[in-house]
Amino acid sequence: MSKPGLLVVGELPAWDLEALTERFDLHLYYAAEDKAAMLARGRDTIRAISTKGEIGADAALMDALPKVELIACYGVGYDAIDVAAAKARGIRVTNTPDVLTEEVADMAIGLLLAAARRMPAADAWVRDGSWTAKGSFPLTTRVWGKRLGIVGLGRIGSAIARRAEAFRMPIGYSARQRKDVPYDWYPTPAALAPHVDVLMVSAAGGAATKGLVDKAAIDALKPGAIFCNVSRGTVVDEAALLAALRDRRIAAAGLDVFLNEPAIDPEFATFDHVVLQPHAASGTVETRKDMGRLMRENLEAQMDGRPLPTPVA
Ligand code: 8YV
Repeated sequence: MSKPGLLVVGELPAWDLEALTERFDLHLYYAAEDKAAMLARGRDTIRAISTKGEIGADAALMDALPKVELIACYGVGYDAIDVAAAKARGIRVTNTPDVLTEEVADMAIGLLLAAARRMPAADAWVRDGSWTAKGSFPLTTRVWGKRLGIVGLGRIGSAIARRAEAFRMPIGYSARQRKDVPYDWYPTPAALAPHVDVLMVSAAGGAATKGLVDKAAIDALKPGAIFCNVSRGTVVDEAALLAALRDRRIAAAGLDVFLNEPAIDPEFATFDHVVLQPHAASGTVETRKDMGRLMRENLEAQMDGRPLPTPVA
């Protein structure tokens, strides 16, 4: 019997492609020069789509592949997948929760430390001879003990909070509803912002959180605040963030996510008080292997008619 077709929308590591080949006939959409021709060829045989949170899948893609039963997202955030369109067509959607939680929380704390302690600039100071030519690196600012505000206390936000407790940081969070946690609750980022030294954004992306960290929240930050984002660029009013960075109301920032990745606003790269990452928070070999495995388990379960391990729709 021939293998079911799988449209691979976003590039995957070789180990995932190898493992997927055992069960599926792969159509590497990201590498196809003539994408329309690939869709036309696979119209009757492609039964599933593998995509990434930030790339997603829209209704037009679903309509081009009427035999698709499942869209499997390689990532926890599935904000770019048109879930309503999938549901309307009877297409299931899965993501990869839990397996990347601790990894993203590590990156959040790493970005905070790197930004506050100016680690990239200090690294350059050693490499370029400034240490011998100019002497000690300018003093930086402390992380431990500072008040941390977390926007979005979900799986990842909670893992960040656990780490922050070890740094003896008093914690506040913004969420629509108060949660059963020993942290201070605020209904909105704008209400939270004036009470914290560090604002950490870890809310899920999507229409419901678009611009959640708005100009009011950014303008309400104390002068000298530190800002980090490990969720989605869409959650933040990026123009307001850039303005606050430009006039140094935000003293330091650690950013893993942006609007229009990877062609981000070039102004970010002009700031020496900002640490930038290329949307890499889940990007370790260990976690990406776990994400790939969970995505495959969902794909195989659908083909076998078994319950999906991690459905979102
Ligand atoms: C990406 C992420 O999916 O899980 C998410 O929501 O944003 C990341 O893990 C990852 O970069 C794969 O593209």
